Amino acid sequence: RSFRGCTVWFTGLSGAGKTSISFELEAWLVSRGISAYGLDGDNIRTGLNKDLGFSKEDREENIRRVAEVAKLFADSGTVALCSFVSPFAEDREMARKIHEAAELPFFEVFIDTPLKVCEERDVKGLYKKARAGSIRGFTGVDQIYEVPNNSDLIVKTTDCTIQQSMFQVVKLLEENEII
Ligand code: GGZ
Repeated sequence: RSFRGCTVWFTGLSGAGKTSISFELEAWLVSRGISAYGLDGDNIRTGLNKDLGFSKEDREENIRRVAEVAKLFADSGTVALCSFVSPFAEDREMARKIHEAAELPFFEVFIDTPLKVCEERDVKGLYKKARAGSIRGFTGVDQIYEVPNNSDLIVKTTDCTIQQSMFQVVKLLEENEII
């Protein structure tokens, strides 16, 4: 089967598992000869978007630039795997529209991990800092996360391994004849 580029957009709280799942998927795809590349806060906010913070306006601009970059990756025949909190529905919708206008497939995947679980994991200690007030405007603590209502896939990670979650996204790509 021939392969088409696309963008998979992972949204969810900090610590939900977006980057872990997308990097597992990147490795799975690449090992099968399918070009894939993961974009996330770690490789985007340190470079291209290092001028941006976490206000509503800056998050919007973050999403806009990432969506434009992902569109180019998808157009080049790569699976662009974007892992961003993207808490605002209108920003996620903008990302989708940017792809639709270019006639490139776009899939929104909601990594649905409850705040309680993310906070218990607290891999980077950021929730602790947010609760203590040393980080302001932290999603889920003192800024909102608008729960998606039109995702292409919802992945509940609480009782799943990263591999199990990844395979749900593989299935989505197969069903849509991307791979
Ligand atoms: C949310 C924050 C914040 C605030 C720093 N709110 O778990 P992480 O650490 O690695 O992922 C989070 C990341 C969020 O950046 P995004 O570019 O994905 O956000 S958005 O899509 O909303 O633009 C978290 C860390 O950066 N972080 N401050 N205030 N997450």
